[in-house]
Amino acid sequence: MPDGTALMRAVLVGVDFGKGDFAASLEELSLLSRSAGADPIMTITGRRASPDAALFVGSGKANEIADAIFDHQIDIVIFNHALSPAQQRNLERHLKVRVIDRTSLILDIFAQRAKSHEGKVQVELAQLQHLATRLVRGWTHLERQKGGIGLRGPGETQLETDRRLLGERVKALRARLEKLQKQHATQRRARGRNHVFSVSLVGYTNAGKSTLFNTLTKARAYAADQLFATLDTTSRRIYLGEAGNVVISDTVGFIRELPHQLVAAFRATLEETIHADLLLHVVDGASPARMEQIEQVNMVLQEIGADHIPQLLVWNKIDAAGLEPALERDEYDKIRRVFISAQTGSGLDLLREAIAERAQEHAASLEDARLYASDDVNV
Ligand SMILES: Nc1nc2c(ncn2[C@@H]2O[C@H](COP(=O)(O)OP(=O)(O)OP(=O)(O)O)[C@@H](O)[C@H]2O)c(=O)[nH]1
Ligand SMILES: [Mg+2]
Repeated sequence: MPDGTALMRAVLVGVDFGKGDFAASLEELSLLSRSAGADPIMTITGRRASPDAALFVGSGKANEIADAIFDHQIDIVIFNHALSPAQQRNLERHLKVRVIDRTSLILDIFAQRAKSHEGKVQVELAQLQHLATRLVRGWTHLERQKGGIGLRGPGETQLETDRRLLGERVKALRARLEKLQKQHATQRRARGRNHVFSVSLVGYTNAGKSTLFNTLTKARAYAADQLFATLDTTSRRIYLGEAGNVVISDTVGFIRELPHQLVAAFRATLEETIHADLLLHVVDGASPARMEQIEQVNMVLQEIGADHIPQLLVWNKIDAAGLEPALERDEYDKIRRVFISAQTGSGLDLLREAIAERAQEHAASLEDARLYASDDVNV
């Protein structure tokens, strides 16, 4: 939000290339811009076979955007796409207001939300990497305004530093993250020695992970109707009767077209996920886009190397979807999916049961592996 003043008035621009769910993706852009502190006044859409090299949209569409800016006192234009540095520069020259793309918008939300030292380091790294491609242009074509969307994080002084200094900063941030990663590894080894079953909550942003984390652990993680409410990983131990203790972690949510810099930068935060014994894949069962969201989450999991970890689908928000709590098994009697409401608490007993069963199966398989290994030695 620009220095506590009125919200920035934004126009959203989406071009339909005939791929994916165009309407859902635009709806999400609107939520993203609200989460970043902008007020999406209107949406301009178009249809093209491929982006225009200079302006991303055609010149007719660019003029339509210019008219809208004039008619509605627009402060910022937000594209639902990744713009090249040249396209962004040309658009800003043409439209005379700030133009940002989906990646910058997401980076901006992350910059606003980052609380922990580690989170801040990761966001700054991602921002610098994103900026590195844009540094050459200078910012003279637009009046410099402090704050506001797309301008947070690395301050103007950093913008003015040359690439060499930027490179050094990136190197220093990487080194700091590496150190943090080593600390995580040490903690995990300690836990590994005690054979604590570890469960990680994953899922699309706003699916209800933090709400579920809170009800399962009686913790108070920040849950809100915002995209990317959570950025840091929080872990708690819970006791599940015969299955003993398990450690459960809440972490950052995923989104379609999650900027690659962010995925890479958030590796340290996502370490818990990469090394979990079980992933609870939380799905917003009331969202019309749920199937696509599941797919997107699986794609990010693949990107971070966590696609081999067993998953349990947690079909959340059954209260809103008008469904009953249930536990679904596959043809091998393995639990596939649990229907719950993290908010009302219905189905949570089934979920605890499911986690306990998976933990016990895991313990049994470790025991088998151990026996098998010692057999080998005896032969
Ligand atoms: N109706 C309903 N709403 C829910 C349920 N669980 C969570 N919510 C709401 O969904 C919104 C998002 O919840 P969070 O727990 O913050 O979601 P998250 O997955 O942690 O989101 P990020 O941290 O942004 O990735 C909040 O407004 C919750 O109150 C549920 O079972 N039913
Ligand atoms: Mg959360």
